[in-house]
Amino acid sequence: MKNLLNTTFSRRAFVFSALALSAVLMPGCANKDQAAGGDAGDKKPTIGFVQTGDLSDWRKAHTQSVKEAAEAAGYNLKFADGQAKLENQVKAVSSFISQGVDAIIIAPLEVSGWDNVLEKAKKRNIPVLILDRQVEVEDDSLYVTYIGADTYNEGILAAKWLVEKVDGKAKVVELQGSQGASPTINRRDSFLEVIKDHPGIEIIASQAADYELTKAKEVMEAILKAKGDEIEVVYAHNDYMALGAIQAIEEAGKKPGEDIIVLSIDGMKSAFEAMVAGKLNCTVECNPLQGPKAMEAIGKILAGETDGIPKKQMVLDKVFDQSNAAEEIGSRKY
Ligand code: GYE
Repeated sequence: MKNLLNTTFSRRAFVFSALALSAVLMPGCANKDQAAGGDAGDKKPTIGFVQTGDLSDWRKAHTQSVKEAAEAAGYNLKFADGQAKLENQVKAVSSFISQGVDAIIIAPLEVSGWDNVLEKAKKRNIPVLILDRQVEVEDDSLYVTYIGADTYNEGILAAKWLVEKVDGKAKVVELQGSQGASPTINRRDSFLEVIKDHPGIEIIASQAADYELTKAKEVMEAILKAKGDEIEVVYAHNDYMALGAIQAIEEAGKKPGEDIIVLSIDGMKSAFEAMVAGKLNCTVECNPLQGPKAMEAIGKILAGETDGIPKKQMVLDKVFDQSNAAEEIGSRKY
């Protein structure tokens, strides 16, 4: 699944744009009736939001951003936490469909497994916005738009930073996020795409640690036992895993940031603290504050003004390292 972002974008985009438009224009009327019937007196549109879980500060900031933006826009937000299980997410979407909400926002744990439930939403004329992570569906008209970070580009930025830092030569351990998630696929593929032109950069171990701190610590402990002296770099698909790896490196008697270069993605405040302490070398930002953009799109969708909504909307991210961490740390919001 190479460069998911680009293939998703180009695939049948033209053919389905007309279908997507009709799928969105119809629900406006249908859902107004449902909302009025379901909750007499409350004219606020109801939006169902299905989140992946609440495991990190990044995810908490993402949830809060959506909740605050929904409130500011005057929507009634129903929240479902998938607790890191795809089946919980699918059930939550089904339940929102049965309740006849006006629109559904999904932050999908994995790219696959969505076709059936999105078909159901389409049949009930409930528009769906995909947020943060992407889906791979047979029919792109099953959702109106995708809004999130450019996670393919983040892997490119991380790899380019590394190539320069190590002069094209390093033995790297990769800590992958949860399997089947679009940022994992994109951050891995894009990193490999850059380093393939630098044969001196070698991935000597690559394992999933599911975007979790404690899991990453355990995985890193095992890799340190097996290949301790060889490891020159850790590339973690998110900051939380980098923080877990840092603990494991320290417990193994080595200095993270010096003996082993550590780079990651997200740009959380705790990553900035680790950079200022010299333990993390670089983080590529992945902005979780996506609520306002999502509600802007929901507003247009509910008003039937879908013409101007692109199929995907992405926020561009910056690279931070020890050279600029201290000046940025005060203004980090997550
Ligand atoms: O990097 C990570 C979270 O989906 C882009 O998910 C997001 C990723 C983010 O668990 O920290």
